[in-house]
Amino acid sequence: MQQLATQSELDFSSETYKDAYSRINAIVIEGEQEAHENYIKLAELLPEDKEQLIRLSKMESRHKKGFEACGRNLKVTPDMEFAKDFFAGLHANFQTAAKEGKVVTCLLIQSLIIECFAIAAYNIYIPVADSFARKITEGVVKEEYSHLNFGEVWLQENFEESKAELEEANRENLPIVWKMLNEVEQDAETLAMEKEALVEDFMIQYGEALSNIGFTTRDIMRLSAYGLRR
Ligand code: PL3
Ligand code: FE2
Ligand code: FE2
Repeated sequence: MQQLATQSELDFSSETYKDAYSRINAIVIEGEQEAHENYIKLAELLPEDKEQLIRLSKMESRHKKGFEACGRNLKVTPDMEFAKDFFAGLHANFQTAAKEGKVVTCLLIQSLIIECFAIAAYNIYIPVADSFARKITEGVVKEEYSHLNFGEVWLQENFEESKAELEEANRENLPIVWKMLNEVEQDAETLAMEKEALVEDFMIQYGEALSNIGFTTRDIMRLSAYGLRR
């Protein structure tokens, strides 16, 4: 009932909604494109898991197509330039890490940070989405859990030798996520997505992932809030 109340206040065809959607939709499209490219890169770095990673990269292109359809359905043109800027920080850090062969950093950026960010955003979006986008996003989010799982399993299996690099990569990349959330806060609000809920959901996903990998509760508290309060 409460969901219906929130939804009924949203006018998906209003200029206000469409303006905000042009940026959020672009962010998601760009995010899926980055994810697609990142899994191809990871497939090069981890030849043993090549087949599985190529499969993930193909799922990401399907996600991208799905979200492009969501924009078209609302007659919105995604602001891709804005979205490229939005992802510039994580993009640059992934590229640098890949060039240096730092596979642990690449996995942290893509399979932990970006996937947790996506899962949080999609979960918060689903109850307030238009019915077309809701169906698409429900299908997508299920697959994102399997992408997160790939990173968790690999990092758990290689935990001891990855620990130090994970700490460093977390320190360098988590503050970028908080900055990204601040940048999207206003537009997300227009779509009836609360920043507090996004932060909370992200922290839960990311904390659970760190726990599955093998970090202690104490480590998780320290790692998952890094750079949140300055
Ligand atoms: C990985 O498979 C996908 C990466 C996408 C990242 C999305 C981040 C989204 C943050 C913006 C919050 C609004 C979400 C709205 C959902 C349509
Ligand atoms: Fe995806
Ligand atoms: Fe994904």
